[in-house]
Amino acid sequence: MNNLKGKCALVTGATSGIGEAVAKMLAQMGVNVILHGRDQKKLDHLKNKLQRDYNKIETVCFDVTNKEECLKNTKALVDKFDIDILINSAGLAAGLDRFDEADLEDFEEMIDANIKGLLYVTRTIAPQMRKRNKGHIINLGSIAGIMGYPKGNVYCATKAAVGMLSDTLNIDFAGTNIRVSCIEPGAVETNFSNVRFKGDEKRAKKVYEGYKPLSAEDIAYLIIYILNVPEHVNIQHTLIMPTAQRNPYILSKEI
Ligand code: 8X3
Repeated sequence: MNNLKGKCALVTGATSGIGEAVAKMLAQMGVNVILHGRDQKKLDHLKNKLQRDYNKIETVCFDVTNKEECLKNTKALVDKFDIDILINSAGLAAGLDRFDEADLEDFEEMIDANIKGLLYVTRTIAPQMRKRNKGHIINLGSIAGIMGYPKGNVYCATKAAVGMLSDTLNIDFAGTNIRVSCIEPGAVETNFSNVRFKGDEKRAKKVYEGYKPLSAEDIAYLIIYILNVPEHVNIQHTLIMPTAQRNPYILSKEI
């Protein structure tokens, strides 16, 4: 069953990790994908790769934390395309430090990208979805938004906000066909920890050692499943963990 063929999806943060994996799978399903990122070269590279085999692929380059740029570019997309699917995967963790020692700039970066950026994009696209009475918004939450862990402080808070925003969007879209789903993964091996630890690859690698973490593709499969279910089904939340990790504290490592 493929209910997605011919639809139009905007994927934010599409040049790496979960965003890239889901963009590829959407393209494979015959979806016209708009790839968003901050690096035009990476976007062009991915576009060329996907376009060879699949559908119409567009790119849009801007930083979701730049309000003006973000609103202008997203508005231009809405003027040009009917967006059926919005995947809000742009976001990051910056730092892992005790609250009283953590960097205020890290706090701001996470709040700007994970909450404000997501709001700017979604707020611009939502009226079109309502007008068309059609659309599916996928927000990338985290186990961190459900269960806090030491030094997670503001990252956990931003992901809790994403979870709650997903709930309240569902409430505000009551009576429409628009669906909102929040994906809450545990440990996924991507560039996530490398970014969190600001390029300290050794430290980042350690996060995923001694057990099998999730892959970006594991999450992309779930997203495709959620998007592809019949229109009367709205999967609002999904907690997806590695089998070895039952929650942030219970992680079975082999070494
Ligand atoms: C990613 C999962 O547990 O590293 O959001 O915060 S975790």
